[in-house]
Amino acid sequence: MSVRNNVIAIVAISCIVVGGLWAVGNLTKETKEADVSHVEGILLLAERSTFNSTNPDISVQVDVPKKLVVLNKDIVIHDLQIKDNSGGILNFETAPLKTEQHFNAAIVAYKPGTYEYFCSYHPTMRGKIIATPAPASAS
Ligand SMILES: [Cu+2]
Repeated sequence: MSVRNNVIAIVAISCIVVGGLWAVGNLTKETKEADVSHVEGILLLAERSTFNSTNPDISVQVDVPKKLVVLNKDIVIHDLQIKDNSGGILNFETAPLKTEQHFNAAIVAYKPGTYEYFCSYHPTMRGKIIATPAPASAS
């Protein structure tokens, strides 16, 4: 074998090793990412001064956070708030949302019960959050 062939062989092996390391690195990186495939989400469109036309009931399970995205499709400002003094649900309020602005939040109920979400600007925009006990774990 000539020197030139040896150099080519070494370069080829280096490429395989580096490529292998890169692949392994990507694999390990992949497993470190949070698995959110089980997360159920809800999208509420604020449109014509209702949420999703019907102000739908939102069902959640106690202690199981549900992702909530509020998107304003109106010209006027909307928000979404949960204000409950029973301690049964996480209270929050979105920012005042202008047209096409959205806000990510999570609904987290601590106790079974019926709670309310509403827009602080429009009394017509209110709906129920129904929290039921999470199923007993299979232990
Ligand atoms: Cu509103």
